[in-house]
Amino acid sequence: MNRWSWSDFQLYVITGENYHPGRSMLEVMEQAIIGGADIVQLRAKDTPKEELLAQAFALRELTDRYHVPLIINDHLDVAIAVQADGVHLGQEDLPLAEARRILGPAAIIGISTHSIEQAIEAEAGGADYIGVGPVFPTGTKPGRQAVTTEYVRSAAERVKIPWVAIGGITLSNVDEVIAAGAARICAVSAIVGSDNVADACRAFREKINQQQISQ
Ligand code: TZP
Ligand code: MG
Repeated sequence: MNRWSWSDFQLYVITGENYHPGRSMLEVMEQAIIGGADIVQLRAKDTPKEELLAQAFALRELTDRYHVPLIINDHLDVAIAVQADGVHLGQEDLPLAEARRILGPAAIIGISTHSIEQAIEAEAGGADYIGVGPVFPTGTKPGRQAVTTEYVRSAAERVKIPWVAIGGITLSNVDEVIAAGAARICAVSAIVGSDNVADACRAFREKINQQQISQ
């Protein structure tokens, strides 16, 4: 694993347990990596802990094989157990400082942010990267108001650490997100819910490959 270069990622793919009936999480994520996902996150809000842990071990094995960083959503204990590269935490999860104390300086800690104030706070608190979103309304995070490309623009101007645009991003609207300044894109449904996951990733990559990463 090239841990020193993890932040060069451009296509971040998160698991979405309800978007691929009949296909396993592992086969879907392998296709995502083959298509160009360069960081992945295990996010499975509806999965019992025991099953989540088994999935995390399996995904760790897969991501190790492809030299792709693995981030675990919410569960620090699972991240530690499977030796994931880091965790992703929301505004209502364990505070960043506590997570850092538990995981240590080498862990990647990502924070969801919904405003530039939250972004600045996460940056000052030592987050390794932040999520900026949801840019558009999304069924993957129901009830969360869209931040629009306005926040993407502010992030492009003000955030110094790596940041990734997320939420409702599809091949039809990703150009708008890129035009607002995003160099890294994260998606769930538009990728894991597509018939050809690898091709979906290739199509996203084609659009974002030309973007310069300045953070
Ligand atoms: N955090 C902000 S929006 C979101 C998360 C996890 C959901 C992204 O899923 P989708 O399907 O790409 O809109
Ligand atoms: Mg969370």
